[in-house]
Amino acid sequence: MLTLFQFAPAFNVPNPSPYCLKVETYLRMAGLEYRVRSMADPRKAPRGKLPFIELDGQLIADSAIILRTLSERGSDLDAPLDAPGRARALAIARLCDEHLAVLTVYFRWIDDEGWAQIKPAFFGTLPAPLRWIVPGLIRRKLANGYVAQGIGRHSRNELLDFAREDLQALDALLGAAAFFGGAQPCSADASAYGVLANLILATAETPVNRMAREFPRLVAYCQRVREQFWA
Ligand SMILES: N[C@@H](CCC(=O)N[C@@H](CS)C(=O)NCC(=O)O)C(=O)O
Repeated sequence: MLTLFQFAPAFNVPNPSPYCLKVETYLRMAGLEYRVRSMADPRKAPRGKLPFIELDGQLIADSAIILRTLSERGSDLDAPLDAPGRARALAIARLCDEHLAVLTVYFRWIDDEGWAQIKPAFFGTLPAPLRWIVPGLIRRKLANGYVAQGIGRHSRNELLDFAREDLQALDALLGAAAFFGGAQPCSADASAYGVLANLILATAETPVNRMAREFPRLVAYCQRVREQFWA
């Protein structure tokens, strides 16, 4: 049995992490059996981040490596796609995972409006004095990471422009199709739902969440995936 280690649900979505929600959505789309173990502290994960899975006694970290491993073992949602279709799926997944999801998490943890919701939701039950110290330490560590990565060097408006470009691109790539894979979901749908559900369906409010809800096709997409795979 495959075990998925991830954060507990929050903000009215199955997972507040786009990467955890991506993996669990893939498991559901591929019809795989799994069980979930909730973890609060990603430092205990093999690479210090969630999600990771345990499969046949092996720990596998990173959502992209998890999906590749599952594909290699016969659960390949991209199998019906031709080479350009697979390349497109990879490009959409990278756009979601490496850019839009990064902006989504940034606006929750670093922008003040998001932080005012994250802090009580994730740290509210910590005992004092940890409750006063730990949130600021983690936020500072993340802020330093964003400066090193690059997005922490941009103005708020520049970041919002990036987010709008990402959403416009996803809206155009989806077009009138049911899924990014066409009539059936492909691997890109796992990444897309992981981040779009966190923007469109989550109760966490940030400027990027509000912006994402301006795209009716992406809103309908989230509702479709939720009804088909999460009801
Ligand atoms: N590349 C990783 C990213 C996973 C990731 O960034 N997870 C975040 C939660 S959204 C995390 O565990 N962060 C903990 C930390 O950075 O200390 C993947 O695709 O799985």
